[in-house]
Amino acid sequence: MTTHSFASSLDALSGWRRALVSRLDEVSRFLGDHDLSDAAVQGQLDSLREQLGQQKLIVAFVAEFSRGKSELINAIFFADAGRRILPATPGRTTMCPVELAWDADEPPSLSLLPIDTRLSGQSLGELRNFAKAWKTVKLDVGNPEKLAESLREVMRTSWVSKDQAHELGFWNDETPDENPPLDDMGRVEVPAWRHALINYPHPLLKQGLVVLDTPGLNAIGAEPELTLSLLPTAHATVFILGADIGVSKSDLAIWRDHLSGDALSRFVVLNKIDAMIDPLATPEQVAEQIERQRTETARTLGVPAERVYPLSARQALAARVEGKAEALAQSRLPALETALGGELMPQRRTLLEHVVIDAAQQIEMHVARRLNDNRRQLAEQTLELRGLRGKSGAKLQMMLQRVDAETAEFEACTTKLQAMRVVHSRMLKDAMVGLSSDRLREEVSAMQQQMSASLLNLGAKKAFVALCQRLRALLGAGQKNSLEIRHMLEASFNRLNAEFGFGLVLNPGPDLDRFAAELDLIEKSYVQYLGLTQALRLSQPKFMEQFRRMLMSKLRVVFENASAELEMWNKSASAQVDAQLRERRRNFRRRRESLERIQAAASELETRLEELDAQDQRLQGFHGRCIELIDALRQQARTGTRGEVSSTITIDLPLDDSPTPLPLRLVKA
Ligand SMILES: Nc1nc2c(ncn2[C@@H]2O[C@H](COP(=O)(O)OP(=O)(O)OP(=O)(O)O)[C@@H](O)[C@H]2O)c(=O)[nH]1
Ligand SMILES: [Mg+2]
Repeated sequence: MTTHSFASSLDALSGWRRALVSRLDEVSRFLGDHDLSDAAVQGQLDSLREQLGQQKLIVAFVAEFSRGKSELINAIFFADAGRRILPATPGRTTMCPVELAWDADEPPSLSLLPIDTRLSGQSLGELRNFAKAWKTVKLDVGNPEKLAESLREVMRTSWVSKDQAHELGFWNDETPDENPPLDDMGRVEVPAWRHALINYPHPLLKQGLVVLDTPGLNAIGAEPELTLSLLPTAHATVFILGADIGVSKSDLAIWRDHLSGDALSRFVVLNKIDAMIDPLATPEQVAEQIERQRTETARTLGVPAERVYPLSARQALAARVEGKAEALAQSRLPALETALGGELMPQRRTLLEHVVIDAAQQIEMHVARRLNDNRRQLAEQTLELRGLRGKSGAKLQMMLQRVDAETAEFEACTTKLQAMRVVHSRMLKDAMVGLSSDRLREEVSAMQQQMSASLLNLGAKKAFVALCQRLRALLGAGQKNSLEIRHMLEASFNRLNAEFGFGLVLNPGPDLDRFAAELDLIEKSYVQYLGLTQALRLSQPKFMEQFRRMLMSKLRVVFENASAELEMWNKSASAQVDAQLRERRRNFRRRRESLERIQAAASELETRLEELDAQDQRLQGFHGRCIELIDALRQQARTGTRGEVSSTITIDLPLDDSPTPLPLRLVKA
């Protein structure tokens, strides 16, 4: 009943992913059953399955305090509970970042990370998997009252001395205007928790949606990890303003500091339009006023007016709880939901589709190569045996000697292969050193030294930009090295093919440019952060340490992926050589065996020729079936996104309670 467009399009996306995974499993099983796989192909299949399976979709709600973030989340996601689930009250409510997600391996629970973990300098990422650091409360999901009661814990604060507040990062003598007020005893109110995780079995969260509710970002002492790590990874950010207030100075500061980049999907909400209802004005006049506010907001933020969604989260929540469709329409929330669903899902989908189609092509190439090579060898054997028809025993003996001689001649390739392997592994090792986490750590430490050496960290930005420059150079060197490896292998493969009859073909080389692009993105989001005020905060060793760790964990992902890609490509080249070597040896053995059998009984010749023919037929059959399976995978990946000519597409939803297919807009990347 509470089905709405965001939910349905997320459903459609998961259905599509599930279908893809089962197609993928078919391909994988077939390759395994028919000895057509190798380590590299297997690795590729596994990573594809992982990408399809674990895909999270992160939507962050960001705003100055009291704009209605939590209320909006309640209206979009939790109306089914029949009441307000996340606390949303006047004044400061959400004191720490709250992440809503579902992990089926854990019971429904609220996990809270105490604020004093900040003192250890450990990043949230590091503490995430360290259960002992968290206080966990089980949630009674069947009982909305108790659930809401438990979740009120995220509002908890405590009073500490000014010194303690300073230690925790909530007090800074350099920026007195931003410090929180003191009470009569000179104490400061600080949040009790640093981060909260709500594990909740909501249907949308079960499908991989992660919702991030944030406390007002401008508050001094805002968790740096939020702005540096969590927000930049969100697939969409919903920025909320109060329709009654418009864009205040602090709203604008948040927008400028954290959201004005164009990297991700941004949605601007003009909340609380119900507050604009004026008994002395006609509904048309109110609507006009809202429209004016919308245009004004769009202009101030520099976004198109269509990106600004005027709505009332409070009305929407009430309408959903009471099941009033008309009131829900009046709240204007559905427009935002349609936009969220219509834009995000196709984006995620297009991305995954490309990944799947690329992989399908590579697997297809691998299978074709492998089968063709086997068939070529069968054809050679057939030719050889046909030549034996009506030939004498002496001729057979000669053939046997020839096979032995050819085998010996072929085995000479092992020295060459050995030499190639030595050169290859040395070159690869050299290439990997530049992309290693040790190297990365050294570079980051160098940056840190430069930062601490600069007065009050005012050179922080410069040191960071220089670091990114050096890292880009490392990726560039990796790309160059990999090209050199490719040239070396190409030359060796050509020689081996010509001299020893191998059928070695290189795959297109790894592309490290895309990691450089990721690096650019990290640079962009962090540079924003290294402005003057943050630089001042970085002069506190704790924060510097936190910043370093956080940066390190981001960069490590990029470098690890880059080196994994490089390694994978090289592994696949080596695997190909190994597979062909094995196959050739097996082939020599078979040739010898069949000659021996024919020597023992003349009738064997025809039987053996028939066998070879049957074998060839079988291989052809495998190939046909494989192409079918890979095609099915590709088709599945393309379902719904075919016909790129039009920008509107429809998807049949697996939802039984949505009678008509929902139109989803395909967003051009
Ligand atoms: N009139 C009206 N009030 C709203 C609406 N949405 C939220 N509010 C009220 O505004 C107050 C703040 O809402 P919250 O959802 O707590 O705001 P928040 O952005 O999460 O605030 P913090 O958690 O403090 O950062 C609450 O009293 C809400 O009931 C709305 O659409 N209309
Ligand atoms: Mg809140």
